[in-house]
Amino acid sequence: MSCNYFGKKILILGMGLTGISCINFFLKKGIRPKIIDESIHPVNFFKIPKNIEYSLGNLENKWILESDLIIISPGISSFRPILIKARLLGIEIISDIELFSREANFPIISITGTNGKSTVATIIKKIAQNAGYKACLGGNIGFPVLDMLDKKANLYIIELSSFQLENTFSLKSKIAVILNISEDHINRYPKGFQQYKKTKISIYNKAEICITNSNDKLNDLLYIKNKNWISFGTRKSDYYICYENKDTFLFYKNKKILNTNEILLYGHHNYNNVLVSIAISDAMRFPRNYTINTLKSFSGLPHRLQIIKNKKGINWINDSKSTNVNSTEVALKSIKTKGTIRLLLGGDSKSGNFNILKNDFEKLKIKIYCFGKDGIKLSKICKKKSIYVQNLKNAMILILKQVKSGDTVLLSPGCSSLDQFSNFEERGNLFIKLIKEMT
Ligand code: UMA
Ligand code: ADP
Repeated sequence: MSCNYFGKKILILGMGLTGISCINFFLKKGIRPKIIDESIHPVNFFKIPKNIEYSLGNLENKWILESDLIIISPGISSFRPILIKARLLGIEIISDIELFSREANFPIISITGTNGKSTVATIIKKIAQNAGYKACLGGNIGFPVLDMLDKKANLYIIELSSFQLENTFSLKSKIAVILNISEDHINRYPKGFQQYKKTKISIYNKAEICITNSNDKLNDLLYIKNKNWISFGTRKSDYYICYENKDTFLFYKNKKILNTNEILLYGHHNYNNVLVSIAISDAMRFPRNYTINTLKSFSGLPHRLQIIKNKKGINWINDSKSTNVNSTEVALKSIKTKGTIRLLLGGDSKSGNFNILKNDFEKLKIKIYCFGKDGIKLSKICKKKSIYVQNLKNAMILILKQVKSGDTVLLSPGCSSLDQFSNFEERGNLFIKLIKEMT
């Protein structure tokens, strides 16, 4: 259902990937929005067309309160006082996902969760394409959803962060999935974890088929009735994991589907990613053989537990995409080594509770190199095994002096990279470069 935006005073907040995609969306409709960015030198400034009015440096209150419709970028908090005031005055504030939802004419598979979104969304795109769909993937993965409207597609797969769900109301997914929920982005939610969780759950509001992880006790779901629910995770779910002798199998209702030794991804969390991918594919009625063949050939995305080098008995692993405590926790569980794990941990912890790792740190043969904005704080979780270093490079210099055959060096920082890097890719690429230069 396409909307009419003519005659409205439209304001876009944020000149990042999202903001630029919104400008292009409106310009194609013959509408000229205004745009604001709080940075004095936003990196995407050069992409703003000449005929667009802009304001830099702060949230220009006058423009906000004069608008009829505001499109907010996900990086900007919805809870800013000026935006709360605008809402009270009846000004509509929506996300780019909301704009997309009003325009999309093909089925949508929506995927959220604290971790595994990009991995699962990419797997589903590959399966769908192998099954003959013109599948297009966008959203939090780095390709704004509005840009998908220009692509030749007959199926949309969208990766959604909690920030993107915050101002989304009309999303009618064919399938909506929450992969898992653990603590993240606590610094963005005034009411804490429950508020983050509630935002994630809103993905199910108008969905046709809802896929849920039975390990996440989503009590609030009880309020959403008349839906087609599919579960994965625990033994009582529709899709589950079972251990037999030394093998791990994926099951659907007492039927064995796949032995995990046939897939290239490793780590128990990835078995869950594969399991939910099968659940999504079955719900889409993709032929099972396409699903299984795709899963057997998928070796994972870069920067997610990516083995960079195994030389002189030392294993170097890049998990730079680990930006919260749970992803570091699963990375530590995935590593089998008789030597020492040398963990590079640090960045901006986003107020996350890293004490969850204390037990693992105490039990494991591990040395923790803590760096970046919250490095000092992180080095206090398990003082006797930790050391604070200013940055990733200094950590690597130190590691090279200490590392021995049999050890695994793991960059799984558990934190946002934005304190010292432009993004997680830049952090991971520096790690790879240093490994290549130094070893
Ligand atoms: N800005 C402000 N005020 C703020 C914050 C930002 O003015 O308080 C301005 C910045 O100066 C900048 C612009 O807003 O010019 C950036 O906007 P943005 O932070 O919303 O980023 P985009 O470039 O639009 O990218 C966003 C997502 N970013 C965030 O949610 C922070 C991208 O996810 C997403 O790929 C992209 O839209 C396309 O949909 C990135 C991310 O880090 C990968 N996501 C978080 C995560 O995965 O943990 C949620
Ligand atoms: P997202 O898009 O949600 O950030 P990614 O697939 O990019 O997810 O993976 C991000 C981080 O989370 C990586 O460190 C990865 O190893 C880890 N991860 C992937 N899947 C899971 C999962 N199911 N549970 C916990 N951590 C996971």
